[in-house]
Amino acid sequence: MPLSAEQVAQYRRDGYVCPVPVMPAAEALGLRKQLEAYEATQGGQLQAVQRSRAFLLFKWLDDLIRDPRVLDPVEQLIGPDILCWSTIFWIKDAGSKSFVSWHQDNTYWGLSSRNVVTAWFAISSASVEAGCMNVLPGSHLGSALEHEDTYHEHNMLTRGQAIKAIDESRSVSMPLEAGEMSIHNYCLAHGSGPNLSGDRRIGVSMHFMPPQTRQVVGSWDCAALVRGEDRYRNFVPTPVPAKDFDPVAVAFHAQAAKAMRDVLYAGAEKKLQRL
Ligand SMILES: O=C(O)CCC(=O)C(=O)O
Repeated sequence: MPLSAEQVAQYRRDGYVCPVPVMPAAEALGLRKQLEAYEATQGGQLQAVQRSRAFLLFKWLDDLIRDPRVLDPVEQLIGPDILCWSTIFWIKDAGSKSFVSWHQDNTYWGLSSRNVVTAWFAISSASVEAGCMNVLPGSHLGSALEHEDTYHEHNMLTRGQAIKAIDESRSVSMPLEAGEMSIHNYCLAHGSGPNLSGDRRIGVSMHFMPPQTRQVVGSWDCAALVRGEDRYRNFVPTPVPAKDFDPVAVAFHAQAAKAMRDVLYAGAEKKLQRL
C-alpha cells in the first residue's frame, strides 16, 4: 500500500513512519517457520555472521528485499533506483536482556548519502513489552551526535556504540504487529529495550539506498539492485540466490559479511566480533 502524503511528510519532518502494513500475519508466520526450521538445524540460534546480509543465504529473505509491498513505500522516499546495502536480523528471545543502545547508523556504516532508509520488518510481534524500536523524532536533520563504544555484554550492536547524551523524554515507540514494518532514515537516533514478553521478538532490518551512494570507509563493498537501474556502479552487484544456501551466493556472503564487519569495526579499539 503506498504511503499517504501525510506519511511522506512525516518521514521528511520526523525521520520515520510506522506502522506500514506489508503482509498478513499468517504470511509472516510462514517466514518465521522457515527461519526457525533453519535455526533448529544448528542448535537454535543463527550464528553471528548469519545475522548480516543473510538475503544471500535465505531465498525467502531475498524475495522480501524485492517485494513490491516493501519497495513501493521505499521508492516514494528515495526514488525509483534502489540498492539494498544489507539486511540484519534482530532477534530477542523471550525474556532476553538483549537491547540496542541509542545510536545513529550513518555514524558507522561508511555510506556517503544521508538518504538511506531502514525498513524494519516484524517477523513476529514487536510490542513495547517485547522491546520494539524507539526513535527520537527529528534527530535525522541535525549533525551527528557523539557516540562512545561500550561493548556492553547485552548490547546487540557490534561495538555497543551509544549516543553519549540523549533526551529520552522526547522518544517515540514504534510497536509493530507481525507482518508490518517501520521505515526510518538511518541518520535518526534509535534504540530498543529488552524483551519482557513471553515470545521471541524477531525482526529483520533492510537497508535501502539510491545508487549514487558511495562506500567511503571500506575499500570493497557490495549491494543488491532491487529496483530500477544502477548507473553509478559504486557497489559490486550481489548474486541472486536461486534457492536457500545457493553455493554461489553462500561463497559471496562470506566476503560480503566480512566487508560489512570491517566497516562496522573500522576505527574501533577493541575487536569483539559480534557480527
Ligand atoms: O531491532 C532493534 O531493536 C534495533 C534495530 C536497529 O538498530 C536498526 O534496524 O537499525
